[in-house]
Amino acid sequence: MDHAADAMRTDLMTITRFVLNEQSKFPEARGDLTILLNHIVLGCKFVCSSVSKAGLAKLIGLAGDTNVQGEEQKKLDVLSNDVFIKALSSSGRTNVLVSEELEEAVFVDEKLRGRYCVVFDPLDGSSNIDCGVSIGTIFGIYMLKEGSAGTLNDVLQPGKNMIAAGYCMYGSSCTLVLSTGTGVNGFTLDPSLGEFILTHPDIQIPKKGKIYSVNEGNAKNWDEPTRKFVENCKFPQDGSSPKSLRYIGSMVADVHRTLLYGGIFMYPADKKSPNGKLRVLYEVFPMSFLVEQAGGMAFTGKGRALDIVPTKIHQRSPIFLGSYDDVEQIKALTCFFPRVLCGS
Ligand code: AHM
Ligand code: MG
Repeated sequence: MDHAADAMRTDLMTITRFVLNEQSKFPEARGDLTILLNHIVLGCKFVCSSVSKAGLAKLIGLAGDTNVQGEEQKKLDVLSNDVFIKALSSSGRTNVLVSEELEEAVFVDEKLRGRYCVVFDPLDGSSNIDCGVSIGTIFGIYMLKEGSAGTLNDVLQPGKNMIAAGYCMYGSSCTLVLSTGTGVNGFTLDPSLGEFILTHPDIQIPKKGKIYSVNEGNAKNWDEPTRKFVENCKFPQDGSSPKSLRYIGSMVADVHRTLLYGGIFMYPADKKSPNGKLRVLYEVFPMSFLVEQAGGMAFTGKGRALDIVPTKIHQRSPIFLGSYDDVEQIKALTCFFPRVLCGS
């Protein structure tokens, strides 16, 4: 096919077409989720463009503020947060919004209020901005509880109640991975078209992987199951080959690789951080939702990640997620060391 004909191809599955197709499977659907997802996609395109121009636009550098967790905010974090708050509220479909960058939840103006609540990390992995390593946006979507006009309880729901989740990775290409509860699909932004194209249909995480991903600098403070698990990765006792270690330090990129190649990503509890580091609502839940939808497993060290009932919007939890067999191993170890878990 020559270039002109290629440019005219109409069989490309754009994310818009894909989401409309999904919507058409539910005759009672009013198109609200489709509109909301379109606004999220727009936000991702905007942040993608800003991230790729960050050096040029001199956006890199401290914004001179600290966020809820006491971390320094970079300008791109601030910008991305503003972009998503505007994109989500202007959709006219959202009600309660929770962002990693904002201490309090946002209750959308009455005139623009809809039935959906969105929890999101506008720019995760921001310590990687200055060196150009992949970073990303993570989001999860809940429906308002029956009869609710929009309160904090609508976002303090277990992850299994999410109706959709996804992330957009700003890396060597801009990739959006989405699940509306019927599998996981990946789309890559074609900059010449300004459209996300379906490039990774029906992502299935391999049942067992060859990679483990963890910040080993924290090993001194790990509990016994985590220590033993990582030791087994390096010195397997069953005659299998040792696993490779890959750790980017950017959850979106580490989870993306885990979804495609298999293996395990973990941010465990340790003596210094008994709840781990990652936040339940907008990091642990959306990624666990995607991993389960892709056939993998997500475990907190105590139970299924999506079963957590959060009590605070910025709550943290340890997380082990990835290939089913690999997560089964850490589950077995937590039961083997009863001091820690399994109710013994
Ligand atoms: P952030 O939300 O402040 O960017 O922190 C979350 C990031 C994750 O992307 C990543 O998995 C983790 O922090 C890395 O933490 P560490 O540097 O402790 O290994
Ligand atoms: Mg984050």
